[in-house]
Amino acid sequence: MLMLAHRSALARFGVLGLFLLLALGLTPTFVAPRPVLAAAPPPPPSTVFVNLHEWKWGDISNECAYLADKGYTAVQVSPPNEHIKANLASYPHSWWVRYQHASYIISSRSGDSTAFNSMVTNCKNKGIVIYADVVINHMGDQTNQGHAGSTFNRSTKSYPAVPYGSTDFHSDCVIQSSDYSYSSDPNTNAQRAARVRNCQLGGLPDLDTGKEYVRTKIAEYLINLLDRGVGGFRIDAAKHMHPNDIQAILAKVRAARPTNNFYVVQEVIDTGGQSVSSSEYTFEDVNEFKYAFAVGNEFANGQLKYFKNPVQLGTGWGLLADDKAQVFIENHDTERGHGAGYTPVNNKQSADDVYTLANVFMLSWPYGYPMVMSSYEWANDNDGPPRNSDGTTKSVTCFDGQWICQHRWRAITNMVAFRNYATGAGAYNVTKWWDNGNDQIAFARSGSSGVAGFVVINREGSTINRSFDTGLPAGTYCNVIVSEFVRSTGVCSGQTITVASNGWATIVVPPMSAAAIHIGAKAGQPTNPVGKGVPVTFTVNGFVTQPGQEIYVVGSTPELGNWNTAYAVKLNWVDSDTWSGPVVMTNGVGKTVQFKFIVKQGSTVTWQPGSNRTYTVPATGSGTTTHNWN
Ligand code: AAO
Repeated sequence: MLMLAHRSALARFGVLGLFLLLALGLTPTFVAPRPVLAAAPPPPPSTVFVNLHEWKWGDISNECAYLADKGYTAVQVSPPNEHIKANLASYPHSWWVRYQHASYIISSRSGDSTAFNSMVTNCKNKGIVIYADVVINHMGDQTNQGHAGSTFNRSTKSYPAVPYGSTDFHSDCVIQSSDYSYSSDPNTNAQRAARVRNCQLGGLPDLDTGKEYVRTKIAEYLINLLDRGVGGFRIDAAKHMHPNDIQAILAKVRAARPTNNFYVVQEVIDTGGQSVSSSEYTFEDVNEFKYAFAVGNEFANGQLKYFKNPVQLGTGWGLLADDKAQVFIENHDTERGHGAGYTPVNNKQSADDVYTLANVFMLSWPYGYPMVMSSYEWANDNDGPPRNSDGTTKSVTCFDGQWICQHRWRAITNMVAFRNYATGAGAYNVTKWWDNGNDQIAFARSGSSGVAGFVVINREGSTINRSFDTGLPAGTYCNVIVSEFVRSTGVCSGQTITVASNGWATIVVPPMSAAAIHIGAKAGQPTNPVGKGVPVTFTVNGFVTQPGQEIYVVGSTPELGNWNTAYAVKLNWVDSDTWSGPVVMTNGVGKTVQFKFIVKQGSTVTWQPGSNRTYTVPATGSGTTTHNWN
């Protein structure tokens, strides 16, 4: 089972598409000495993201160094645009104001436009991508003033700061719960699906996304976010828009930014028996709610032995194909009973150890692109984030009794590197399965490069104490569930597990705990996490660009576009003849890479003269390489 969660441009367009792009005028005026077009290697594994729900931009910016160190790929952030003001009498600080909007101005309770940009840039420089939660199905259901001061009127459907007027919305009707249910009569089902898409979700004015003007305004909003450096979108309420409309909007965005390889996941709640099916949206990734229920049910009330067959926990259980599924144990709705309702394992109702074990399983099992949820404490399901006396959101202090920060819980955070290393080693399969016929399981992740990790999960009241055939190379490994591995020194503080030369190890796991070892956390062996990398600043002097010209770097590794100019990395203008910018090297870590600078003007590409430039990327830390154009 191939699991490449962060899809590459190659995966999206295919090899043919790649050639098409080249044929469409991206032919270089100077031919690179070593073009590699046919079989680009897989992208660097970057396999887990976190939802920092309602965090302020400055706090996320600060968190990115930690996330990068742990090997996270990306952060899903709360909707960044102007929401309705949180001054509603009944729920003075409700979180869900973030899902009702006055305009697409980048301004919200999480911070203003400047703070947003600075977060995106700072995180990007550390190798962490920002995914924006985008609410494009509807506007605010209030007559109010928006967070940034824009006025709007829900009853006349007037949102002048976009601007949207009444003709940009579907006519009034409200989705009934019966509309969601599947009907075996095709006509009835089609009518229900149409109501889900064209009527109002909870009374929220429903945009007519079939209309060209509306599609354009939404596309402009998404392009604005991309231009700020955002690398992906979670499309809220995608089920409530026709798949053709979403595709048309994304096509506009891609036409405007053809080389931007952004990620998309769509929220389509389909736990089965729905008039609208998640399988209608597999042109991009989809939040796979069935996974959260299937895995959650086994951890809450079932038996873990049923996970044995990888096909079962996938298409065999009616889930989407692995490469379309974005998976989670809970999300910001299901932790508070909204949306699909409470998932069977959620931080509000489940004991911490069950919650942790379910997440350990998700992070070790090769299916889908996992999201770790990071929450705050609440008493009422409408409660917004921890706040100061003036109503503003409190800065995050993890574990202060208000910000829960599950993404920093040791077992969860350390399993991110487990997944990265397992995937990076080509370990797409589950092997060495063991179970006790009930709720104690163990398995290895292995593939073309051999075994990369071994995990034991004990969801029972008795201790596991036995020998396992881990299949791992001999060595002393850090049990990352209970211990800290310092990758710069290779020191494991805590428990180690010794694998003998035949691959066997004695592993002791207390009740309601786990053990996990992987090739990226061997005692005495410093490492760089796969999926994270070494930022290298590429600088070129001596070329004075004219308006319309931009300088890029392209080279021999995937991070540098594999010599494909369509995937070259754009640098930033510094002064008259100097351009510079960071590239986070992952595949290239510790290797000598070849590259050249190129100038792009529209579809014309001009290559730097002379032979390829080279640079040896350090194994850790960061690097700089500066060159003259000539
Ligand atoms: C607020 C107030 C409302 C008010 C509304 C407008 O709470 O009382 O009517 O303003 O004035 C969030 C909050 C909402 C909030 C909204 C706007 O959760 O409480 O409303 O902001 O401020 C549906 C959608 C799904 C949506 C979910 C909440 O399909 O897209 O409802 N999630 C997203 C966001 C969410 C946000 C919005 C959308 C709106 O993640 O945070 O809402 O932007 C069935 C359907 C589902 C449907 C649910 C709930 O689910 O299948 O599609 O979700 O019903 O209506 C079993 C079934 C499952 C079923 C479930 C519940 O589990 O298996 O299929 O039962 O019946």
